[in-house]
Amino acid sequence: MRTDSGRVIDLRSDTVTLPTEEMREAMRTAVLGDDVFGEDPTVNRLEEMAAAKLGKEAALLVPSGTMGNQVALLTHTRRGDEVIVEADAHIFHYESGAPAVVSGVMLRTLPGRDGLLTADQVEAAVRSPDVHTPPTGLVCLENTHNRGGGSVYPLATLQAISALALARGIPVHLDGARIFNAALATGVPATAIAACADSVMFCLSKALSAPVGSLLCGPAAFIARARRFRKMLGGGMRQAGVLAAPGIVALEKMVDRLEVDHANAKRLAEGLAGIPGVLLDPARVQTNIVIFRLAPPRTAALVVRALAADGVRALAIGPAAIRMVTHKDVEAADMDTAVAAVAQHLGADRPA
Ligand code: TLP
Repeated sequence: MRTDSGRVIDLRSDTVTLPTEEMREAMRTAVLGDDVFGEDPTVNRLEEMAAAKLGKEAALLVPSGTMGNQVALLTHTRRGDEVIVEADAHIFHYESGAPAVVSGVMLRTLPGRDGLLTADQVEAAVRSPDVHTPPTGLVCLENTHNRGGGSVYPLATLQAISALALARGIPVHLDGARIFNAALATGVPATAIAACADSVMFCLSKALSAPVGSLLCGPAAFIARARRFRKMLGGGMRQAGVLAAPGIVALEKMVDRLEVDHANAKRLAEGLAGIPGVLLDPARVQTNIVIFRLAPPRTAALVVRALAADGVRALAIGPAAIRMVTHKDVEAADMDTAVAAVAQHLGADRPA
């Protein structure tokens, strides 16, 4: 069986989104210069727009969210520092061990609820000065939280963590790859979320549908230092305006439509939750990420393979956990197709 239209419904990630025609046209006509000399007007405009969107002094275009996070770690910390991070955070889980290699820091992982930490947890993990222990150099938060199922921090929690970190003289970095999804879900402006962190990374290449690129935002002096580290890591690009141009379209045109993705994720989650053998509370789906578990003895890898043969692509993110992400290139009817495919294959996957 294939989807009726024969079309592949790709729910593996919002990173699979293709640029819009307007983005392609913007790439073609972008005014360019050498960005390592600071002379690409399109990059400069995107960086100014990004900083303004988050209420920060400055911003830096980087090729990926991973580089944005790692440049932030490198800029904030010193070798041997300890960085507080949630145990399922992207920085810990999906960045190839970069904090150890690039910054020479240790990660202190704390288990969150749906990926979210509390101020008490962070407070208890901050080290007191002692010759035996690594100094706490940074707190990293993730909002929305990817492996937490697109969960969103309540603003009060962010403010409490920010206040205690400030009192201890510890900077906060926010992995805000999907910060605009967080803002939409809570009705809290992105600037208010960003105000709880010294630096924020967000991605253009996810639900905002630009082909490439992320922005690291923060104080001007921090970004100036980060610019040097970006160069050190090989992230200094030349006529990068061809990448910044679709990013500008993304910021101008793609933020407001994220509510469609959230509505589709709800529809998907409600459909999935009705399938026997699916463990999912749809009330906890807040943004565009749906993570569900399979009751034993079903395995995620088998179900994902069967779905792919059916034209529905998803990711196995654990032995019994499957992730589906909504985005611009899927629509409401696709959610029903995906639910029907899961229902069918859960039956087919049942061991004899
Ligand atoms: N996440 C990707 C994969 O790496 C898992 C995805 O498909 O969701 N922070 C967060 C919270 C992210 O979700 C991601 C990408 C990144 C950082 C890294 O961004 P890129 O892929 O641009 O390096």
